[in-house]
Amino acid sequence: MFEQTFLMIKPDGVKKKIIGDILSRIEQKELDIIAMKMFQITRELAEIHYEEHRGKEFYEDLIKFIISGPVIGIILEGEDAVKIIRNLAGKTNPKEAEYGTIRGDYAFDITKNIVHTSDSRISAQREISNFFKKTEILNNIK
Ligand code: FUP
Repeated sequence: MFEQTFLMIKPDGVKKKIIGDILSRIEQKELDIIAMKMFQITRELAEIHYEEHRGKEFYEDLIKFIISGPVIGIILEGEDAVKIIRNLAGKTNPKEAEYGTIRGDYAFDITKNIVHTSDSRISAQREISNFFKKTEILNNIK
């Protein structure tokens, strides 16, 4: 299914200087980057993004981490984009993430796990509108 998804390089991915490697892994897939920007997430936006985890024991650490430095937000478009990008990221827990996935290769900590990726088309649309304005998204690039 032709769709959009959202990938975010979290503060640890930016600090480790692996933005280039992550982008090149993305570019090896048949997906188009239709928007990309670096920004600092506010506490308010972090709480909106992680609303489903509010109240969990890791919530506060997760919020503090995601606002601890700049992130890169990327919108991708193509056939089965959500699944392809989830597979590229690997399992949430880096101990379970396979080698060859971004988390499997770079992450050691379940909270600081390098990237966020949308888990469905619906989440992708919600996250894209949380993080991007319509004017920032390129349309009809084909
Ligand atoms: P994912 O979709 O793979 O990012 O995973 P989740 O939506 O389940 O989790 C969102 C974020 O919460 C993860 F990136 C890391 C954090 N988390 C923890 O810190 N501890 C946990 O036990 C589970 C998730």
